[in-house]
Amino acid sequence: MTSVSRIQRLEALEIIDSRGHPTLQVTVSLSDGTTATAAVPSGASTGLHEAAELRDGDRARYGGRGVRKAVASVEKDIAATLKGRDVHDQVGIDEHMIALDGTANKSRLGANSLLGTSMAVAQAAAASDGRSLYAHLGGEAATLLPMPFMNVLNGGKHADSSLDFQEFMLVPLGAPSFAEAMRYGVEVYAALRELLRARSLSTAVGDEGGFAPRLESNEAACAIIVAAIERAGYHPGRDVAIALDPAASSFATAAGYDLSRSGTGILDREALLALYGRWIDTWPIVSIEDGFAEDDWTAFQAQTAAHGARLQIVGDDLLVTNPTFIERAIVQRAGNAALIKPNQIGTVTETARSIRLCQEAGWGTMVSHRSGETTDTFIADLAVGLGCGQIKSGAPCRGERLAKYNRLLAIEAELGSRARFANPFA
Ligand code: 2PG
Ligand code: MG
Repeated sequence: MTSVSRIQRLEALEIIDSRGHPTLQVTVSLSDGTTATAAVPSGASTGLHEAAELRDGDRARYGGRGVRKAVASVEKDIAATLKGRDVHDQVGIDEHMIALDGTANKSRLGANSLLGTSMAVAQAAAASDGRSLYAHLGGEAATLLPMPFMNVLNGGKHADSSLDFQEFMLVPLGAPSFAEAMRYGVEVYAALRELLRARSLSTAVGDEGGFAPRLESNEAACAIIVAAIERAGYHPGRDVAIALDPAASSFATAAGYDLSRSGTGILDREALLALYGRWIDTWPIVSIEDGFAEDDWTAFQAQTAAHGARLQIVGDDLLVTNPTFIERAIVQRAGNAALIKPNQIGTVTETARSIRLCQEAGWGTMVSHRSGETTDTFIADLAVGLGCGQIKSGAPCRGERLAKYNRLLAIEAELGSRARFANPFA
């Protein structure tokens, strides 16, 4: 069914992301007339070991954030070597780009240039065969819709709220389908808005569409979410649970974990672990991502030993979707799940490798958006295509966040009776 379609042209464009920063869009044209486009997201709480975005550094344009150099990487360097290649050879194309870049972190051509091309190539191969992207990526087996993790309260680097922790997410784990999971989440989000209004707190939203109120403590965030779950008519823990992404690298200091924004003070590793322990005893929390800083492997190991049997412990900045770090974490028992962000590693092939590694080890995989996004929906198809089982794409608010969830609604409808949906914590 797959005929040879060759790459004829690569075009790149500097576009603007959801935070008003430039980012890269890549269009691939094939010899059979197919064209496909992909756009690259960008993080704020980026991990130290992520693949490097190429930005212009010219302060006269966009404060140095322009991506004209990345445009040139795609249209000159990458295009010159990919022209004439079979678009279905994703692995060969990605490995070729990695070799062409030649650096350990993709800093020469830019991870944004490589990823935009890699995603557009996958989209073009799918389109050329007249298939949906998820089916192209995963074939007949691609039928599992992911549990959505909806970030309804934003803190840390994503908002000016009083919260040290970056993300407080709803997990509608009692829902029977992806569509119902969205409905649960949307209804709780609406109830949360009402509760905030009733307490005269702000309902303005942060980078990922979650509210960004001035609550009196981090813990008050859990309390108001539980109240919202109940107000919407759901049972906390059974129908809808909570997941956290403290993004602890962003409040780690030489003196310890600095939770002064919320008034908690500075905690050492043991005290922070004890705090998480109290929280998971008190609140229906099923997953904590980056509870400790990206270089604090000891803390992730201690957390896994202490809470790993009843808590999903996700590495984001710790693992940066990098197979090398994921292998180390599996061996060292530092966590039991990985966040999967294609732009942390820079190609579709390496992203898939990271996912497979996790799956073989029995680890969870949560596909993730970035705080700076576009309406690109690649990650929705990726989650279904590779059977990841979990996705986070922000609150059910803001077009770039909903684009992914809406794509998943369409995939579920397209799969019809073949669609599967499951509570990853059952
Ligand atoms: C995270 C992400 C996405 P950013 O920390 O998980 O929510 O944030 O894209 O800013 O790194
Ligand atoms: Mg994170």
